[in-house]
Amino acid sequence: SLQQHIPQGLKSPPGPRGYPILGNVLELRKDTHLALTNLSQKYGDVMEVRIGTRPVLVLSGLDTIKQALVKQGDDFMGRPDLHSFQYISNGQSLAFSPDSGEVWKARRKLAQNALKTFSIAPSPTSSSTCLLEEHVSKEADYLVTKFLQLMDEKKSFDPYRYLVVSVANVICAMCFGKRYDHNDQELLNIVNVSEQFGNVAASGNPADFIPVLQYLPSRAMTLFKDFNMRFLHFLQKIVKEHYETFHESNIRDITDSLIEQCLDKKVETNIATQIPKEKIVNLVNDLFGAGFDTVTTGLSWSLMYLVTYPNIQKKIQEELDQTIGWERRPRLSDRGTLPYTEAFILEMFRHSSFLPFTIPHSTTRDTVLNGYYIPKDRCVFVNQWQVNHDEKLWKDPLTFNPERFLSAEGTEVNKVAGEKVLIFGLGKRKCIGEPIARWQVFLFLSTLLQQLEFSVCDGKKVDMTPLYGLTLKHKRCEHFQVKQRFPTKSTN
Ligand code: HEM
Ligand code: HJJ
Repeated sequence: SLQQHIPQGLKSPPGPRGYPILGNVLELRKDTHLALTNLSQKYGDVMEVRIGTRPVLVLSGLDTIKQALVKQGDDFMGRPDLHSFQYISNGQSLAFSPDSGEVWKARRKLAQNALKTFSIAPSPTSSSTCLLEEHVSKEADYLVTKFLQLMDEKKSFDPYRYLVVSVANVICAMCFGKRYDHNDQELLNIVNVSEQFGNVAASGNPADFIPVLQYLPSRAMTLFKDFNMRFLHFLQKIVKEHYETFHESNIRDITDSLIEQCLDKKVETNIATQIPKEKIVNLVNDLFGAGFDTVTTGLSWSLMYLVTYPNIQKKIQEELDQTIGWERRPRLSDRGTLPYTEAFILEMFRHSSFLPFTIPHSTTRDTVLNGYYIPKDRCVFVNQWQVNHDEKLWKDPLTFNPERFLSAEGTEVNKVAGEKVLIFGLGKRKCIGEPIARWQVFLFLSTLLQQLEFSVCDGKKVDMTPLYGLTLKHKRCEHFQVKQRFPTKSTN
């Protein structure tokens, strides 16, 4: 057989027998996260499947994933060189390109610093806590007005279409100092079709593992290439405008700050001088792409749960009424004082697991995990959905119950439980937008729920069936309604 030499005393990870040539691709084609969760119950936390003839290591179980991504972080921090990833940002994406060396490390650091400066760092010029708070407050207020106006005009609406523009506006404000109208066709043509990206970039896309499929015509692939071209074109125009109006005495936003890093500094140690210019500025592609799609998906799932469980919505609103009241809007500094709201957000992350896998990893050298031998350059899927639904970690994992994250008295978030939720990845490749994402979801939701009660039209139900992709989406629902909430006298 093609079996490589395995060091003595070690074995290859177990896994299902597949068909010749196809491997396990047929069983993994749909709802890959569920299929791999089922297989992991039989084969364990470290298992090997084959997609076509290519072996893929699949990791499950929180402890095993921590062992790989944190304790053996250097071994598992690579990215596989997948066919579809070369079309993302001209193959220069921070998140999807195969690079995991010094250039990736320096770019990640640059992106992290720029992101922090223009989001959660204390704002030197404004009355709000930070720029992120300013941007989200403004967009959330706008959404409240918009939703009420839509109720007046149409009696019901699809919230996703508006959420996505508001969330895109927050990341646009930080990256480009720019805000778009909710009817801007150019922006809508990109943010409204992110499934064209997510359907192909999802873990387990057969064309990434079975080369012959790359030569067959594919509608999904055509849409994906086209999406990436439009995406790049849209952002390159904005970056060009920034170069033309750039002044080093006034760094307006993340793009300016990245341009500044591109300018050759005399200092020898400037790491940025070792990175090609284009590779610095196109960091905004990843920030913008990740920034609009993930947070929108999280907020949209939140609204789906809120209308499905009206009692949970009421509890959040009672907490908001008691803690914040009506005299003012929620602020980021309120986050520690709203445990039920926080527990709802954690349960939404856990139950939906809308990022079922991390981006695929690959091993950077031969290694050993839980006693199994794993060769260099092995593609690795990390099953976050499995961790969030593991019966060993969660009681009744399929039940939606925010209270699982509260202390016995219900007055505090149970931090230990919260840390078991896996949705931002772990270790060297962990999401760099995590704080921004968590703060954003909190402030959007608390602002919307302070003022609005969400429901669906009489006789209608939302369809909660997840649709597989890079992010799990749901069917759009046009039957959302809102009612304005009014201050009520306290009854105590
Ligand atoms: C990577 C989750 C929001 C920027 C990731 C990864 C996950 C993730 C699972 C891959 C980790 C891995 O491969 O091991 C999320 C979730 C979000 C969110 C659930 C929202 C709820 C954001 C935001 C930004 C962002 C708002 C930026 C503004 C990035 C970047 C990477 C990344 C740049 C690539 C890191 C690398 O490959 O080194 N995120 N993310 N994310 N995320 Fe996020
Ligand atoms: C995108 C959605 C995109 C890029 C990158 C360049 C950085 C979703 C997960 C983690 C977040 C990691 C990053 C994603 C950025 C998207 C995403 C989209 C265009 C992009 C696992 O991903 O609709 O368009 O261009």
